[in-house]
Amino acid sequence: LPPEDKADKSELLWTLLTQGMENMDRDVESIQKHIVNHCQFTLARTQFNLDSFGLYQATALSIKDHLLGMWNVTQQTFTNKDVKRVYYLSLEFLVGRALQNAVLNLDIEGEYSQALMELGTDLEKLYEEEKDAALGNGGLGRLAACFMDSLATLDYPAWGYGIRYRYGMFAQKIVDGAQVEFPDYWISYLNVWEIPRIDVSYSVRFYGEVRVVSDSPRVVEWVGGEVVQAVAYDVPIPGYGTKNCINLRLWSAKPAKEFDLQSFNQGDYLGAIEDRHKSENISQVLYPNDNTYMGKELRLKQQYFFVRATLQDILRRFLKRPREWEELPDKVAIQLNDTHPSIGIVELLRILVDEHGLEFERAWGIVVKSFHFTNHTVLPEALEKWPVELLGHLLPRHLDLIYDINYRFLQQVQAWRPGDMDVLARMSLIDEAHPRSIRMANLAIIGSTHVNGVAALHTQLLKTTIFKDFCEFFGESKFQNKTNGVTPRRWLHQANPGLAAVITSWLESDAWIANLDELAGLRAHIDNPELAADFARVKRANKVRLAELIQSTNGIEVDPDALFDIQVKRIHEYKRQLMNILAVIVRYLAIKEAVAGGASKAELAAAFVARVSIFAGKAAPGYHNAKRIIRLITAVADVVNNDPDVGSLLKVVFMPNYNVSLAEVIFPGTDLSEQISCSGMEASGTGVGKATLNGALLICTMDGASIEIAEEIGHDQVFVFGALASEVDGLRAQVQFNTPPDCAPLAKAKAAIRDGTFGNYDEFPLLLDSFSGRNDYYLINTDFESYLDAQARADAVYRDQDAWLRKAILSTAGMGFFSSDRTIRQYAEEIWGVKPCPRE
Ligand code: GPQ
Repeated sequence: LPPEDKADKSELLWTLLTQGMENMDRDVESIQKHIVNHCQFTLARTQFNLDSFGLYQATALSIKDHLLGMWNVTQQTFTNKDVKRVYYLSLEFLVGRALQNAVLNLDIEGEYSQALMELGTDLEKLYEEEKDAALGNGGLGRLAACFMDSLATLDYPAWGYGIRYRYGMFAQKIVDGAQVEFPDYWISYLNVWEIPRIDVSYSVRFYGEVRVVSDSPRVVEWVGGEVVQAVAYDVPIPGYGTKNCINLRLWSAKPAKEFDLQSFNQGDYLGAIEDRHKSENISQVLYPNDNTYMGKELRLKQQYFFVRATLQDILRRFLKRPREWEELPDKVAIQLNDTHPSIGIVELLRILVDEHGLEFERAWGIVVKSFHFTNHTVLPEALEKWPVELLGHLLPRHLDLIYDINYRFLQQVQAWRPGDMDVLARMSLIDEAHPRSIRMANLAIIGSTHVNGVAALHTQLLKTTIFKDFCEFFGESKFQNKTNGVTPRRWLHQANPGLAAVITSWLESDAWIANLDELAGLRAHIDNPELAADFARVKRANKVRLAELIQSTNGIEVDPDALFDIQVKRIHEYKRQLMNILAVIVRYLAIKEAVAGGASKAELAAAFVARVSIFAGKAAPGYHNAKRIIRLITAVADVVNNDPDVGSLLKVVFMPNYNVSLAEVIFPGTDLSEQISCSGMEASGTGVGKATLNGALLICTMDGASIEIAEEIGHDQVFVFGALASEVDGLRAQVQFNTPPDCAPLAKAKAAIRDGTFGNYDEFPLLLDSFSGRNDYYLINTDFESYLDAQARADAVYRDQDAWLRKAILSTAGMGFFSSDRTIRQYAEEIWGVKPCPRE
């Protein structure tokens, strides 16, 4: 702390605070006292009303105390060293549970386990008491959470910023075979992990008007409208093998501090209170859309609320020391996780120009140097475009500034390509089509120093398709690739302790947990049958665990020796769960045909590898076709699972409410992982990394990160099929103008759906129409036979368990590159220019 802050503290207080909670005792007895203290004094529970949930809370609170000790010193170190910080701005953080993660990262599981055992409870049971923090939709939000783990582990001076949604990702139930959404009121009880910072609060304005204060120099102010308050809630994020602990700051909306005295004076006391509380709506709910843009005003409010609070916080920290504004990019790197926080670019410009009087060009230069932007999709329906009228009404000053930015930018474009009106129209921040709208991706590109895609193919597609003009204008060096990764702490060390132990014993070290490249060491033992036996044993145990979960949630009995074929992710037409279930139908019909033809049990077993087809994932509530796909999967499951002809040769399971905790059980139990998106459409995919890390084999198209994974683990390990991204446009044109007939197996599967084999549901004809003939935008028919062929190859290898295990081991062994540690290091070195800052 700067010396003056010491002035108001006694010597004793100063000393005690400085020592802090840093060296909390880690012995079993101290841990027990600490937990019991929290039971009694934080939770006010006695021996008469202490249940498992209370014990979980007390245990988590005691772990949090450890974290806060580390957290305080970490933050003080960053401040004292005055290092450049990176700020990761994301509307989503799909963190999942925190207790086990923290216990493992602190390397204190043994002590806690024993402490709790002596108190008569089981640490593992307490893990299950925790509700997932589901502040995200899918891959994009989970990536942010993996990044936080890596940033902490690698000692980077980083902050995450997000929104503390009261309702996270909805809970999914399957009622009569269909998805039904329920609110996820996850903070209904005390959220033990967060620290409310009532003192860290900023005001945020909406609506109102822009007033000219003086004409030359031109000074304007934004006044009136509504004001709400953003209050900080901090969540400590521990790293693995480090005493650093970083911060995730989430904003919650509260009524503004200032009372509207007028309405109070008019005597409408209750009305005025009611109005004030409407402001809390802003942080109520996470929008449940993945890969689609929904032009809702409240969503834009969330985005602005978020960046307004965050930027005030960042600048307050920056201005703690006397600085020139030009130093901002030397001290601050702001990473935009997709365009969701991109209005922050305009907000920083507004702050510098309107609040601090900087000249426009000077301010713009500082802004661009401070921001960097990650794109996560090339799907046109996902690109954010805010109607001019909506944005101008909510943020009038920002619309002015967007016009100013655009005017200056288009002058440069004009100078670059004189007379080319098309390029001008394409690159403009304004889409002139009705209704006129602001293209947030264009804003994010011109307002950032670096733009990156999330896998090699995706970045290539950005540069040659949707961002081509910008790439030519700015030069290639602005556009980088940062292939996604996953954190090995959660997705192997925590989720699969069995495999983690096997790996550690064969490598004779657990260094892989912090340096995933070490996994390559497994290759040295590839010919050793004992390693294969270890892999087989662990996989089987994980499949038994998964089978038990399926039994308890779905009431379906599955055979752990069957091939577990798994597709878990958001339901989306481009991800092609539909193609998967159609292939399941083909398999079912083939079994039925064989039985009808009089095949014996032995003949059936020789002809078909026993399989369990497992699906899980949520559909956006308004995405009808995605919901129809769920309906079809559950209908097929009902028929197949109850058909005595089929027995254990084929089971179909739709596991409800896919979330991080469920994923932690599913990936370790996966044999075959389905990554079957239409090529060019899955930006990266991150589930693919989690499955492969856990020794699953991959059946995939050449799309997203699968391409690089196949490269790293060896193409021999992977069952590849389908059209290449480079062929998709041509094939689509063919489907449009010279529509080929359905291939025979697809025609059969469709006929079975149509003739009511799986029930007569209104949805099915609509679903069939949506991809039939010329409508087959996702090329299901085109890829179908090659998909079936890849499935047959997978079956053949599964019959040869030695061959299968060899591929499984080589899959895990080749995953070093896909650690989010590698990704984060690349961001730090190639984009942010931040260096590790371990605690003093
Ligand atoms: N992704 Cl645009 C999401 O999860 N949500 C989104 O709204 C958008 C992208 C995913 C993307 O589909 C995956 O391919 C990526 O692996 C993931 O982001 C992380 O980059």
